Amino acid sequence: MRRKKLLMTSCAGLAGAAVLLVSSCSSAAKRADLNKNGKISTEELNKALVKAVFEAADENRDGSVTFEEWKQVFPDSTKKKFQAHDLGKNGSFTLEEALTYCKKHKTFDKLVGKVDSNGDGIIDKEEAGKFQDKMAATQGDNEVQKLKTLAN
Ligand SMILES: [Ca+2]
Ligand SMILES: [Ca+2]
Ligand SMILES: [Ca+2]
Repeated sequence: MRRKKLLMTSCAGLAGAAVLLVSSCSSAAKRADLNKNGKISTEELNKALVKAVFEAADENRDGSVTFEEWKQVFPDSTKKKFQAHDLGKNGSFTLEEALTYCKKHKTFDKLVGKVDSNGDGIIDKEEAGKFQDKMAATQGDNEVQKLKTLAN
């Protein structure tokens, strides 16, 4: 099945919607909880965001993102930025490469830090809820809806 195209004005917009998704949808939260301890750490949220953006970009679901796919999601981005993600320099990048890139460049650290408002490294329900309220005010329901469709 061909998935709906996800056009975002910015990576942060998409990431914001992903936070919403992880905090509001229990199946997404379960998947984000990688060590299955019932809590989502900032590191786990960070990985979940990279994964959400990666999966949104990998339109043909072959496990790698090409420049063409990248441009569909980030039309304003440059080839240089794409190539920075392509660590193996083979013309596309995998989720592993995306995770390495985002870790190195702290792509979502600021956003995740905002969600973890008490700074204890764990995203609790209250913090997720607070962030959800904040995002609802700035993020269109449309984007959130689109992400939910992708996650299911
Ligand atoms: Ca966990
Ligand atoms: Ca692909
Ligand atoms: Ca916290």
